[in-house]
Amino acid sequence: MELIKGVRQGDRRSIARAITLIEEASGEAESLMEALYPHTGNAYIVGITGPPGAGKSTLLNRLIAHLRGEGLAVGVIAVDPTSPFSGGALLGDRVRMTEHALDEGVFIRSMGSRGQLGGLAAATQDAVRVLDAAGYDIILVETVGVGQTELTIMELADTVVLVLTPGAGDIVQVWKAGIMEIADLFLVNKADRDGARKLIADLEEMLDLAGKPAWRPPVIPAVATERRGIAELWQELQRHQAHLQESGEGAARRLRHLRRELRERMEHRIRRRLEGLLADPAFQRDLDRLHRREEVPHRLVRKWLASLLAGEGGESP
Ligand SMILES: Nc1nc2c(ncn2[C@@H]2O[C@H](COP(=O)(O)OP(=O)(O)O)[C@@H](O)[C@H]2O)c(=O)[nH]1
Ligand SMILES: [Mg+2]
Repeated sequence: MELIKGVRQGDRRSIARAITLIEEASGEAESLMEALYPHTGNAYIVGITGPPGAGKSTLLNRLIAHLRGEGLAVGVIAVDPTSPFSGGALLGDRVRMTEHALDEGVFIRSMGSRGQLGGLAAATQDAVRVLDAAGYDIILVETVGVGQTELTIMELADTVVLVLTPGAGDIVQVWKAGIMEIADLFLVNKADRDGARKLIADLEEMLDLAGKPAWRPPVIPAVATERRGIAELWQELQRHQAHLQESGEGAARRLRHLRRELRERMEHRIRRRLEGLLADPAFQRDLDRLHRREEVPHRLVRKWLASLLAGEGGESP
């Protein structure tokens, strides 16, 4: 396929087209991913999450500039599960990101919730793989918010950065959302504001309670608008990358993620089949027979389960 060649050569139009196919969950996307998968696994994938307005996009923009200075090719996927739009970023983000628009070493794409039959997390995963296969050294995945969807999406990252700001509610809320546990780095942005010192102290205190883990997440103060803390962020990211490598946690984590991905993709397909089955007239007839006591529940379960699984393994959807 011409498209595969284009992606592998880093052709931007091919990359954009590939991601659109993924978003449309077209049959073409599946064969595309089959061809690309063997060429993935080389990029360092960093997830960046945090509440809206924390400064993630500003930070991302600065980080991109910093990484370009290091000679790295950077891919960015900005995911907003609450937005139906994709392709172009939300206006504010787009304006901020335009300074990189002409740079061949940067590819930025945003994804919304629309049309992802296989789920947004799966689509994001595939989009990241496209960038990986295209040769980007580092792929940054930004998600808005700290809900369950964001959490799931973050599970594709080697390293997760949680961006917090003073005055955005206390950390207990974020703790409750379950995102604290998956954060490898805490970035306290807007450190130019009151309360930054307190937030950092709160975070350190919370980390003290965790005892002596193999990796203690660093807490990095930053002022993204003034480029402060960006070099430190990259330094800590590299340190975490080295830790993942040396401890074996990197490989273990990727394996865990693949396991979860397969489980989710399978669950998704089975659920879809099941819904189709429930609408099947033959199933309705069986239901009537069951109602008339001409059938028994567990025999029907066996029968339809067999039919459900026999129909799997074929083409999707
Ligand atoms: N005072 C201050 N404002 C910032 C800082 N970083 C970002 N902002 C501002 O915070 C607002 C939200 O930033 P944005 O990057 O869009 O946040 P996102 O929703 O997390 O992507 C913008 O008006 C930024 O200019 C910072 O370090 N200090
Ligand atoms: Mg943003």
